[in-house]
Amino acid sequence: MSSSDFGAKVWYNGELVPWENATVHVSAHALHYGSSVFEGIRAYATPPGPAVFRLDEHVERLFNSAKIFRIEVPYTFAEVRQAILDTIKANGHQSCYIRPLIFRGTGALGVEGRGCSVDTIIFTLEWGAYLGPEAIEQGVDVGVSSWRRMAPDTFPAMGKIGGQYVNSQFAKMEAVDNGYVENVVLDVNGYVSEGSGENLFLVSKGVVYTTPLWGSILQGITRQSAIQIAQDLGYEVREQTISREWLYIADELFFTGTAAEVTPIRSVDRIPVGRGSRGPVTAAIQKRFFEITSGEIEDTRGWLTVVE
Ligand code: PPE
Repeated sequence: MSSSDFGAKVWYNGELVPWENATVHVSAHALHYGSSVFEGIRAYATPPGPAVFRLDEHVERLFNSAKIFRIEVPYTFAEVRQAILDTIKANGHQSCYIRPLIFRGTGALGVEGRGCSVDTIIFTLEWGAYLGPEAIEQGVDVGVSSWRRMAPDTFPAMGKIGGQYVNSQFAKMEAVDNGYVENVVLDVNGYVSEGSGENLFLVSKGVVYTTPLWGSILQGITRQSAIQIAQDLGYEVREQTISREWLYIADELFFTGTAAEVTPIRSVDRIPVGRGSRGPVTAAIQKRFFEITSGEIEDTRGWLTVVE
């Protein structure tokens, strides 16, 4: 990705500043200790203009992450929501990925951090298919990580907190080093949790399964959307603990995430999933997801916010 894919303006503590000026001090607490909360949001090109997918749910999760982490957000929900829309507009995107981030800045060294400034930024970029250009149709090859997800009493999985992504980095680097696009990570009990940056779904005998919220997962907004879409399409959806070996004999597997959207998994640990290509249930859920995000079908649930 070249820097030219980034929007020219960054929303920085209430002002839109040029990309070059959106810098932080080397003593920033978040740089040393991972003390940040963030979101990943997509806006899609639709007939009435760029539209943000599930904006309110993302802003809500951002505030919840901050609450879990005792970060006092210096802006209201409405201000952050508007700032996201303003940043997209200022950068003139038809579609983009949006990254709001709230972090502990300068003030004091030491792990505690609450004596530091709280800084808020939002930037945008044009980000294509997260797991590769062919992934959406062909599916991806994944492994199972030797690194586990955090145990529930070590890090709060429901919070989208910067430092927790060190765990994701270990899983993802290991995947790449082993020739995979992504790794599935097991939880502390050895059951399937999620990918380094995606939730996981399994299809078996026409029923759709996904890891429950107590599986050390991020409460994915795309996950929740996929559950609703699957139910709309008439599939039964069960939030149920998934064992590693069930991945090998499943009919279909797919990832969901804002960046990953709905991406089929075609092999796990080099064992083909089903026929080793995108399965029919995954294809149907994917199709409906993209029909909604592209504005092709009516937005009956109010999932899209058009950038005015
Ligand atoms: N689990 C994790 C660990 C995760 O980071 C994400 C989002 C999800 C599940 C899916 O959540 P949702 O986006 O609400 O459906 N991962 C973000 C990070 C991407 C990145 O590399 O940065 C994303 O998809 O925006």
